[in-house]
Amino acid sequence: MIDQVRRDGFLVIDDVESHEDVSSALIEFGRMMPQYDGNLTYEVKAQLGFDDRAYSKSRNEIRAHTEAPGWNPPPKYLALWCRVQARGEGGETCLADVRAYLKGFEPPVVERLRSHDIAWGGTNTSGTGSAGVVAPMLTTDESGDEVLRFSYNLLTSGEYDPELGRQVPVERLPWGQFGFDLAHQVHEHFREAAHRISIPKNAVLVWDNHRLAHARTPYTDARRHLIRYWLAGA
Ligand SMILES: O=C(O)CCC(=O)C(=O)O
Ligand SMILES: [Fe+2]
Repeated sequence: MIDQVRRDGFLVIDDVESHEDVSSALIEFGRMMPQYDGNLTYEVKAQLGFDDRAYSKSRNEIRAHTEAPGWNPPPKYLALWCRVQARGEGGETCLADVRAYLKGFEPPVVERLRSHDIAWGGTNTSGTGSAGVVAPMLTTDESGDEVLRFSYNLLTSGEYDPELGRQVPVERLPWGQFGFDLAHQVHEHFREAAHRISIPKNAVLVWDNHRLAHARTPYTDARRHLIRYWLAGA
């Protein structure tokens, strides 16, 4: 399975019935990591109070991002296990190889992406999180693994989970006009090229979070329910 993820960037595993089945299906992707709140599982389910935010616990669109860019390293793999698939329109998880897309830019631009430091905030609600990192969008770690960090929201609003339609003066953005324009280009690339996957009930979608960015289309069915895992890599 890991070979398929190395080749395609992602994989859908069907017929996973329990948390124990998830653990054994994902064993080759490394240990499970504590997430923002310190837990190994995170409920991706709409809750009251987040209707006005581009946030995982809302029904709104979430634009392209990699998970936990403020971690060092960010989780190598991400997995979403579907408990309840959305009925009706939307609620697709979208994936695209943004690392390859950015590396295809003109060499001077790629050089900027490899050298310009960005402050990626962390989350430390439980004391197990990360205080954040300062790093370029494209880095190479000691083992030669290339890591992508990306957040449309951070580059266009300065926040990970902003209020919808929030307008921020470009001079207050983490990478000014350049980052704002880049975020829109990546969004456009997603619209044209992303795989759009409505994860079936009891299936697990796994992908390489150092290479692919993910996004989500808006939906209406409040029953939609996914459980997210972070995996450290083998
Ligand atoms: O709802 C989804 O499909 C994905 C939401 C998301 O970005 C995440 O859980 O990390
Ligand atoms: Fe996410």
